Amino acid sequence: MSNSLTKILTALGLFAIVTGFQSCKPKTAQSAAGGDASKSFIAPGKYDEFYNIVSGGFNGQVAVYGIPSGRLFRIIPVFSQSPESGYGFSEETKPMLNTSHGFVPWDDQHHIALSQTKGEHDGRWAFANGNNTPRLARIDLSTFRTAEILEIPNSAGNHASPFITENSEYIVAATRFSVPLDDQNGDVPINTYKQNFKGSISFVSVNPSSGEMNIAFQIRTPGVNFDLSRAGKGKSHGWFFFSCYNSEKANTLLEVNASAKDKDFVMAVNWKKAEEYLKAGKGKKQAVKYAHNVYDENTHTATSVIKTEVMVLDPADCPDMLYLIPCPKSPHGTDVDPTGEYIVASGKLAASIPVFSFTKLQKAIADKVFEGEYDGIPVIKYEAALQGEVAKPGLGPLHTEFDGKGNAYTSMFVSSEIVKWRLSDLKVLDRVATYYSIGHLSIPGGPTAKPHGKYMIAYNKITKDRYLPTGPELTQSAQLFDITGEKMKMILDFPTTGEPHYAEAIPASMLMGKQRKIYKIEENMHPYVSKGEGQTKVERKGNQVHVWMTAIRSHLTPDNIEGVKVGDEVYFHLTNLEQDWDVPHGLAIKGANNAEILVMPGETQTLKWVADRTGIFPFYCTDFCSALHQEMQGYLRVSPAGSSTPLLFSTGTNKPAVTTPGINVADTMKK
Ligand code: K7E
Ligand code: CUA
Repeated sequence: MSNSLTKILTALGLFAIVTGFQSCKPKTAQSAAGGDASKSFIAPGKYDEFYNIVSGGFNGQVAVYGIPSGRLFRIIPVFSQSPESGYGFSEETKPMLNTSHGFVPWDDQHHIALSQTKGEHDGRWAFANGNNTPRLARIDLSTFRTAEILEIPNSAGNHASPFITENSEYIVAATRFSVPLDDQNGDVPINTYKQNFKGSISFVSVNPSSGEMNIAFQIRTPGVNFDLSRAGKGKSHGWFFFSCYNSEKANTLLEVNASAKDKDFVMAVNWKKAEEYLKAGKGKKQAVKYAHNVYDENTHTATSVIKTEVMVLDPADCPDMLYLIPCPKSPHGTDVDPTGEYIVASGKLAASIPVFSFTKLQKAIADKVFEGEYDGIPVIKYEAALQGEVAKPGLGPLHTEFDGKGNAYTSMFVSSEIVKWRLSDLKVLDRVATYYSIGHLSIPGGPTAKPHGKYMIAYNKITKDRYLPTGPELTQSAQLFDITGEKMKMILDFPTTGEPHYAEAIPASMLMGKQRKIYKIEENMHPYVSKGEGQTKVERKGNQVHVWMTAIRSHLTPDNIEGVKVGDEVYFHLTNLEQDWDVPHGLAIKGANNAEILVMPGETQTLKWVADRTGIFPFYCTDFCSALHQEMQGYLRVSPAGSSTPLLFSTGTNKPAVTTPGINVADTMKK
């Protein structure tokens, strides 16, 4: 750290806190080694109590773990390509990763929101944000696959997202970076931030039957940075609360310049009011460009549509829609308790945790107890909205969850601990060390009106001395706590994939019974489906060769293909004819410069392969599907460009037959 920066930080009283980011860590790792491992043990043949849906951070994916065992069940490809399944590589799934910037095969995934009905989990969808190229994804919880991705215009860094209302009316996407709007010339000096940079909050509606997302409207806001948010619930249903930092509107060295003011804000948004203004015609259409990608389960194919318009509400035309509550020192998490009465805002650099009361907030609004305005938005007097402050909670409060029994649990990044405190009197009841530098924490059902309680999971950024070292980078990890008693008790450490930010867990009983086992072959509407081996064929269209191929234990049809020429693009349209649970077949071919495809029972997926040289190219099934899996293989012959090798395909004969569309040798031989 440079000397001048040290002086500035010391003057600001931040030195201890900022340096603490490196130095503060509980003394003995051993002290937490005890745990009660038997509580996380799931005997062979038994199931976990919860599915835990965990963000993958910079791997762009979402992972599914069991709780309390901490066992990893699945990684769901969402914003990043997955060579394991072919997601983002197969012709059918490439459109999922389309954006207004073209194909974007990676993102940074932070938060999960599970769909809710009447304030409780309903087990239908999980929503996930893409932080970098602003996007929202919907995962179907009956297939654990990404069903939809929606890009967010006028946005950069979709961080305060995807938080959800109590009937899944909306999920939100608020921009972390304010930026010049998409329909303006963004080629402006960066130090004109104050004039040219604007914030946006998108309200994305969720179709109650299909789950389809659409941007219902955006609210244009001052150029602050939005960090996190939560919807009101119960008595505060109809409101949304967003933490914002950089109310200074600094455009450089934010670690100092965005902490100049003593307080930033929590923005309270009355979205029912916003809906009224929309109905009253206060919205203005803005020209934008954003991608909306939907995966169709009948055609097994995604389509990407570029949309060109968004409806915008300007707070200047919509009084009583936005209010600001001052909040100390760079607020991060903004969490709402199960009753909807308390709004807990955690200032990363604050010495206490302010708890606001929704009732007091409403009264302050009615009585106009304002301390002024910020860009025309009324700023409520801090004390008027304040229920009280949790005193001396620890250092670096980030996020708060609730157990439904009147207690709140706040993660402390700098002092590496979780602090349990009581909502009724804001007294600290217990504290427990985490190893180390906890970010989010989650309690199953914690953000709903009815938390399931019992467990709490910490997501830690640093794991020095907890796991076997693996070169320059160590694993990230989660820690499981039993919160049924007065004292929090650590039960288990388990490593995670990617950087886990947030997670939501849901009772296993809500999802187990509704898992899709197969896709019915007769319902397959893929344009290149083969609904039986009799429908397999090979056809040439110019330099494209289309292979209608099937897989069933333990052969591919056709398994001999000739007549492909150098420069041809070969499309393997593989239909998995199996109709049994958990019998995928994969397809890989030598030299493919994309990935394998892994095709579920009854599904069709397409692998593109370019013939770049002459020779024989073996292909095979990649998923160990039967005792004769290793025999599930075939050959493709490539001849020179311009050669006269006829297009042939066959299965089950050593003599390839001349192509007759719709018939192959195996069938001919049966007749
Ligand atoms: Cu605290 Cu991106 Cu939710 Cu991570 S954020 S920790
Ligand atoms: Cu099919 Cu291995």
